[in-house]
Amino acid sequence: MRIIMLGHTGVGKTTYMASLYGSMQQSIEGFKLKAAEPEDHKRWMEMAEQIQQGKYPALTDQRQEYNFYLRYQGKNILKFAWADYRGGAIRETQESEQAKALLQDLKTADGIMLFCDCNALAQGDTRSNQIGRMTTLASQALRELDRPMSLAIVLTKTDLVIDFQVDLLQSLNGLITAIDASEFVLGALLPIACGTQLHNVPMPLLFILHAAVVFQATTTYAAAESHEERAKSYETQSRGFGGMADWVISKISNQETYREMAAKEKKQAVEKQQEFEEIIEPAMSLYNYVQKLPLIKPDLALNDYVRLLSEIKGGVIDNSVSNLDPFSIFN
Ligand SMILES: Nc1nc2c(ncn2[C@@H]2O[C@H](COP(=O)(O)OP(=O)(O)OP(=O)(O)O)[C@@H](O)[C@H]2O)c(=O)[nH]1
Ligand SMILES: [Mg+2]
Repeated sequence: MRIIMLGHTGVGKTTYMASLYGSMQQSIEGFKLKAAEPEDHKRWMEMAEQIQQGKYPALTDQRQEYNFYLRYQGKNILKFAWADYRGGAIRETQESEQAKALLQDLKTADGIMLFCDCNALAQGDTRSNQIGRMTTLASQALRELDRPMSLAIVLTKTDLVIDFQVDLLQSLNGLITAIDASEFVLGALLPIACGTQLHNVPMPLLFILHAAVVFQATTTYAAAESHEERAKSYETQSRGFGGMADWVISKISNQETYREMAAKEKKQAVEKQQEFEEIIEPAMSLYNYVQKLPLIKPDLALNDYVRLLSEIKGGVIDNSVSNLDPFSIFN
């Protein structure tokens, strides 16, 4: 599983990654995040602490990739790689080797996060977000897609924006259209803030990962079923005269008997069933969570997105609730 984080320099990608890592050291409805490398853990924790004091990290000078585990109730349930593209990468000309590598990377990713500085957008500054270039890249990647992918448009620095206006989203229209046009992409518009106050920080990652976790749950279930079926079929063949003949022939030719093959399949079915039991709860929980987010749908207009974004900007779906935990929408 690979996630790509893309956005112009200074929009807040590294700040987000660190803030997310820091906040997901505490369980969020059972979910936690763990860096695969202990050095990364230390660095992200230090950075997250600084950000909470209002001290932001230095700009990223090259593309970097990190490995993480998504944990649920104390167990690793998904390993994923997360690439932080240096801000300049999206400005490269289409023909450059870097641009080609980036497009290839986008096409093979399981999830994409496109970062936009929402404060710049609110001030009518679309250039500092390079939204045109990002839209072109994303549209190209989505057009050639042949499998499901989740794509989050992450609106950063919402702490600096008083309210969302249609104008703010106007420049994202091309991107939204490209997402609507692709049958394989699930898109969402997600507002976040990182600094002395954190808003909606787990939201983009949980949105991106939910597809992979749900997919894992369905494939594990299917695998358990097919092992079970094969076990049954071998068992049938191991009975009666046919079973006896099979036993003799297998012993002579030193091959597995149907009974042995049935036992093996049965064991694998039990293993897959146990795996399924571990993944189904987080999968359901993520699935329900994602249904409450501002998902991109063909029948929605910019006005609708403005309303949805305003509702969750402060970290909750219902404005009357003062709880900043995004998972409060579960209740
Ligand atoms: N107010 C506010 N400022 C933010 C927030 N996130 C980031 N910033 C500011 O934006 C600056 C750039 O953030 P970075 O996370 O370094 O940006 P980046 O996208 O990683 O940039 P590159 O590494 O150059 O691609 C920070 O130094 C902060 O000043 C936020 O949520 N709120
Ligand atoms: Mg950076």
